[in-house]
Amino acid sequence: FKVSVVSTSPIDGQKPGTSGLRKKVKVFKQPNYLENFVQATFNALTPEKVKGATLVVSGDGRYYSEEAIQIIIKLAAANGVRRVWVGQNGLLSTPAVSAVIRERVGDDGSKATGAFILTASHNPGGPTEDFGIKYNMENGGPAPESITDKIYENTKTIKEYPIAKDLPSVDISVVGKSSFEGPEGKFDVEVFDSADDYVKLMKSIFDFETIKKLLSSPKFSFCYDAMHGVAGAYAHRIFVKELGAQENSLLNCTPKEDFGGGHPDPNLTYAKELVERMGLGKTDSGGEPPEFGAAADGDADRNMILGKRFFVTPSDSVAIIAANAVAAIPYFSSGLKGVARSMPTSAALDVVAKNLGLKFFEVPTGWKFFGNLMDAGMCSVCGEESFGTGSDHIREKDGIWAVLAWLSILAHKNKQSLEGSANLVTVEDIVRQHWATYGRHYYTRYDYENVDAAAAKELMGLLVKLQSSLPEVNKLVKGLHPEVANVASADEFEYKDPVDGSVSKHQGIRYLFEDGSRLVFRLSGTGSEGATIRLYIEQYEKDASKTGRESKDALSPLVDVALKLSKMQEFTGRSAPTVIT
Ligand code: VG1
Ligand code: CO
Repeated sequence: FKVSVVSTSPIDGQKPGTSGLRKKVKVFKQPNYLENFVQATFNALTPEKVKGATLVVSGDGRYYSEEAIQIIIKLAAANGVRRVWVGQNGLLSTPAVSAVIRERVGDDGSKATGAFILTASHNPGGPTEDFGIKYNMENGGPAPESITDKIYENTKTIKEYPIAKDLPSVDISVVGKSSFEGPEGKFDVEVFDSADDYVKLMKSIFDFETIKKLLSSPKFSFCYDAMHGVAGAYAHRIFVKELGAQENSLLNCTPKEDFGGGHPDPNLTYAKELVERMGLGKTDSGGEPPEFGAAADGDADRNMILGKRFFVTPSDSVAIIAANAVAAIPYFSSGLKGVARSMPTSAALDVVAKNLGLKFFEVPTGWKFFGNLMDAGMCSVCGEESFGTGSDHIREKDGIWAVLAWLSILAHKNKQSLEGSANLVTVEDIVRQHWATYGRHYYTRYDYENVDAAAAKELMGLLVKLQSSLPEVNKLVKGLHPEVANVASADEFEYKDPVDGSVSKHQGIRYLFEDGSRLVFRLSGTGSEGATIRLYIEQYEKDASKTGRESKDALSPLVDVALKLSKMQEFTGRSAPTVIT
């Protein structure tokens, strides 16, 4: 193939957000849009990560992926990349990409040094919906801010990019290698099975035999909803083929480029089908719900864990996994190096860390902040309130890993009951037992999606301003709900990375109450339209006799305080959030 150099000019708005660049498909389809971003990324990397390097390119299979992969292959070839690895049909979950970077070795001993992941995660897909791209580094984790800042700077000055226009399109539906000859020598595109490397890694972490016994027990029943995302490609292999689950326990497990028209976000609002099946829907479907249910988002890095008629909050989930990991999961049998959570995630994990004497870290929102801790051997298990849970087996959150972790805990707690006549220890039992031991963090998140960006900014401005007049704030609080504690302090969260010393400012506005309750406000960095305000509400209850309340009732005074304090309705014109999780 030949290389030609195309003139281009900067395009506005290519700043990567919390997890890459996400825009409407029609934005991505503009001439040079994808090319500029990919070239800006190549230019932000050290030369050896490009010239002669091995690059992974794949994603959640959403609309426009196939075209984007062909474009990136042509850019990679022209930039002197030695080989591109593509999951069959362009499919690799975000955690699988991370695993492939870290674990996969080519025939000739080659290893990947980075990846373009094509996904907009939990955002809908299709011609009128979102597409996205992000770059992951050699450790398998998302590019840190130092790199994403450089990428953005490059998008503002880009003038040209080289491209191998005459390189034929590669058939990515067939496993195998295509070799080409360019001005700088050989260039290969290798299509490989999307699941092999990931399945192998999961089998090295968990005891599949024990989980298999649980799944085959007549006392247990299981259900998994991939929400038409890429998780389906792994669910068949792992849950059905390896672990013996019934084919009909899988819902929406055929990946679709538009996720069946839905919102592939595993929460109580969007995972409707699963929620109904688990007995948590508005209508009672009649039959007895399964004992365990879980769902994934589009790129399979998120998870929602449900028991029969029971919802496990993601903040509780990571705390419970941390508390049981050593006993239930072989990978952790020699102990945890430490645990970490994102700032808005509830302090349930903090209590576990304290009780077990574990190192603990609180980082800003977004998985990229956990990577340094893990690389430095300071953290084994981490999580976010946004249905993200994971460990240092890779450098992304991992939806299927979280399900396997829960199944391992269930198998461990039921060692006796699976043999004899005792009742099954259920998901709900495990959570209630955890609350009784550690106390409960009542928790909820309100999302106001696609609100006017200027109004959102004003609301945040007001909340920052109020931080310097806490007596006034407390007067308002007490006037509304005398039973709510006083605000003890308020600030904007700032993080200094303990490994490289880098500082991230303005990571969310916090109001911290005397009894440990918290209100957190931040603007989303993953949306593609307008602004999304996230409001996180948390209240700690230590008294074991009071941990069984409905979360909604327990939190209602604090919610009211949050809405009045922020003048939410005034600024946004919304009387209710778009989504409550
Ligand atoms: C959201 C979540 C955050 C998560 C991020 C990426 O970010 O709040 O916890 O890491 O999505 O998840 P934001 O900036 O919109 O609040 V995913 O599954 O999109 O890779
Ligand atoms: Co995701």
